[in-house]
Amino acid sequence: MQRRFRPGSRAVWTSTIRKMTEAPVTQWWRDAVVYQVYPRSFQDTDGDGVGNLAGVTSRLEYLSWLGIDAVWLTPITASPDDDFGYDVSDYYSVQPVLGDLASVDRLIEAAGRCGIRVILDIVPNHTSDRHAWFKDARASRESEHRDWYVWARPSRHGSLPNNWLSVFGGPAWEHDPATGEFYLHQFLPSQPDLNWWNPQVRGEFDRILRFWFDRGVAGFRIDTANKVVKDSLLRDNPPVGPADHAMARRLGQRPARTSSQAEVHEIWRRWRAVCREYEPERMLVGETWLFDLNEVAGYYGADDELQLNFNFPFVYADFSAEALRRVVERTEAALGASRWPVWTASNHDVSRFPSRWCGGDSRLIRMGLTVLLTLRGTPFLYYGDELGMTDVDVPGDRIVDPLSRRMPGQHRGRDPERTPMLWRPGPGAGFTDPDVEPWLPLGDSQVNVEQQRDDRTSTLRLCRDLIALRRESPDLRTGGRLHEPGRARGGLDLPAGDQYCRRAELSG
Ligand code: TEU
Repeated sequence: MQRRFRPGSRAVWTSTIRKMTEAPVTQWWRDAVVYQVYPRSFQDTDGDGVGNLAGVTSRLEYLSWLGIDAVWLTPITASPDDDFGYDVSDYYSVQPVLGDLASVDRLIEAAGRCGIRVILDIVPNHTSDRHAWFKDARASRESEHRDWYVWARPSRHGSLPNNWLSVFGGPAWEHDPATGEFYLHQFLPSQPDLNWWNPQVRGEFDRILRFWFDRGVAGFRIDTANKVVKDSLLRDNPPVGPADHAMARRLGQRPARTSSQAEVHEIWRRWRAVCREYEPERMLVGETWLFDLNEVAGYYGADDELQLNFNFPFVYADFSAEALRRVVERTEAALGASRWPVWTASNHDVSRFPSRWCGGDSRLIRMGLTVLLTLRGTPFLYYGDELGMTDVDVPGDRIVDPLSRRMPGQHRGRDPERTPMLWRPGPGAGFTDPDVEPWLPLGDSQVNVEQQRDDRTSTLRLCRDLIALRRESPDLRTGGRLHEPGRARGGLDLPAGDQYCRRAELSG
């Protein structure tokens, strides 16, 4: 639609453009910049060396200044921490070291006042072996929750039920001597897989979703969303072939029976229906470690499954214009106009992009941020990306990631990208008290928020400017593909910033 510009009508013109090009409020995630927080490493407020929810709340002013629209917190639910929250022992309570339900409520409320939404992480593929359901399941073959997990008899020769391998090394089966059967674990043996063929499991997770949505949670990142349903006949996985992506070849077998089963899409349709019970609709972003972009696209369904799905081919692309152009083009081709891309370069499982892509070179880091924040789609920044924070060498005696121990020599471990946020120079780096040993070692606090915030030429200021530019320029968000006309601005149907947030803006 063409509109003639009349002098003096700039405001009207701008708002018309906004209406034509911005995502409807009900699709706020399309215009959002999402910021991933690893809560253990963001801000410690009680001097135990571990970050917590009160710490995230205390840093909302910063996030508001940076201009982000939503935070995704990696799991905050109760857990023995064998896999730092990805081994859930209670989906309805908060890990005590991080806080309690009241601290979640306070965070959601304070974030809402800043126009920032809170997205949580949900782990439906497995629980902790210390979850009450699993304790009951393994008590006897007749237990009420036995069928909530995947059990199998030993094969005829008394060995493993099939050839499935754990992503974390070794067979995916653990023998349970008390009941004489094996249980499935695609990750650690202390992370038994749930049986999603069981309708009670499906029903329980609907309740879990509503429990958090009712508290004001804006959406969920779904852990390992492609693996939740496994072949009901437990057939073997085939070997990998030369055409498989290097990441898929790592395991030596193609997860044909343990990933992307047709029925997994039923689960996401069901969850989407739960999201649609809320206003605005709640958002689901899938974590699918898939390297076929058509398969990635499949998780959006016909706009009746996940609204967003992470794009690992982009994460693992080489950092060259040619390689990135190829993956962006392939993504656009696979997703088409109706499915919304996600761009991320770092997370808590993969080396930080300032190290992996840029070797710590600040000019390349700036380029990386520019790529990330100027593509059509929803960018996810990992905490510290905005500063150019790099991976930290974690000495052997400080390693805590179970992967390093289970796969020595094969896996570098994930501690280097999970180290504390660097807020200011000096001991504790503003993350914790100066005399406290943080749970993971601090990186070089020469890279820090305090100094970069004051320096107009810093990486942080560039990142903030890019976010602001993106907000101002529909082209940077939509890449020329216009949304339906006449809809309201997405992302800001929350109350406009109050005193608290205005202070944040002024302090910039
Ligand atoms: O990750 C899924 C997954 O496949 C990764 O574990 C990946 O293979 C590995 O990290 C390679 O570096 C999710 C979570 O993001 C991860 O932190 C959890 O450990 C895992 O699920 C199990 O819940």
